[in-house]
Amino acid sequence: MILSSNVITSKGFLGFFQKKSVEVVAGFDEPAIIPEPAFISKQASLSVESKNDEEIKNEMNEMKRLLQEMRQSVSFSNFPDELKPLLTYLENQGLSKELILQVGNEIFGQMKENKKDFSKEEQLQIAMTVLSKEFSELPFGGITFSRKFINVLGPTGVGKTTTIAKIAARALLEHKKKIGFITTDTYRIAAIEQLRTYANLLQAPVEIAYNSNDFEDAIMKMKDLDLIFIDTAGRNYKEMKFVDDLKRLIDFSLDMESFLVLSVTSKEEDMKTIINRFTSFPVEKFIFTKVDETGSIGPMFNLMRQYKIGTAYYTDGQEVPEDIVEADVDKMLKLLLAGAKHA
Ligand SMILES: Nc1nc2c(ncn2[C@@H]2O[C@H](COP(=O)(O)OP(=O)(O)O)[C@@H](O)[C@H]2O)c(=O)[nH]1
Ligand SMILES: [Mg+2]
Repeated sequence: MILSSNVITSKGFLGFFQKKSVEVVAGFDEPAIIPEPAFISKQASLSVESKNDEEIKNEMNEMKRLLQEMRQSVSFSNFPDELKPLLTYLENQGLSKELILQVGNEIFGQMKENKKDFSKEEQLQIAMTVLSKEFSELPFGGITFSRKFINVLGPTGVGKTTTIAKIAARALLEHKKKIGFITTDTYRIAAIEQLRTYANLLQAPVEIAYNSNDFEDAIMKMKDLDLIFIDTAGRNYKEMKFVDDLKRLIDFSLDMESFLVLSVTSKEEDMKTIINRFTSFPVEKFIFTKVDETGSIGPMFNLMRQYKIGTAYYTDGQEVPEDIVEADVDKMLKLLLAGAKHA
């Protein structure tokens, strides 16, 4: 809410170069469930001279950003002490403030309702319930075996080829499917060799597609197989050009499931940039890799929530085919909360 606004004239040299600004003081009030709301206020200056639409838009954005920052700087000081270890743990996991507050408010609300404190176990139980409800609408789980083509997309080095080998190996060994591979990653010889090595181990055919004609040919050659795994190039998908190249090469109208592979070791902001680049692709679910390499897996949940995309698998090591887990909400939340008991 706006608390006050004021026109301020800054001192100029001998009255010249004076600048008029409007000072707006705004505050952010906590939701009602938190007692004695933390009251935070910050100041923002809006310049009133020479405004065009662009400038006004920028200033509005700046205001929005400031308000968001105020919201972000809400500390846990309003929650009782016995709740703080869990909330701090979730913060260290990189879970978004919004989700943490949801958990905190629910536990605190129930504490007040029952007029008693909750043990760590009880808190975790409530956290689990709150969070699983949050993700209950999203799809989880691995390939459905109902579509012929399985396609992995994503940036360089996240583990696309390794992951596709893990999924393919399981389809062959556990589900006895006839499998094959097509790679469109022709930029590095090592990338082709890597896929070939896995394919040879699984005694499965590999086709290499340098262009869309090769891709069509490969599909024809493999028409009798049950499942065809398509490996794509790791490119710098922050550049739109590479995204467009991919669309030209692969026929996304095929009977296909596409997964966007992201490494949990990446910065959340960078993952968002990638996801935004792939919004025009039919991404079914995420695959999160390198869960074993990080102590903070909160971003997986933030991204699922923000983009309303579920998770097919997460991977937790370099071993093929062992280190992959078919995702469901319960497993993922247990992974998130695993260290909280000792927090
Ligand atoms: N620690 C760890 N390393 C992984 C995981 N998945 C893949 N890697 C490694 O990440 C590196 C790049 O993998 P690769 O499949 O070639 O990535 P691509 O460029 O996306 O195809 C390799 O060294 C993999 O062994 C994982 O779940 N955990
Ligand atoms: Mg690769």
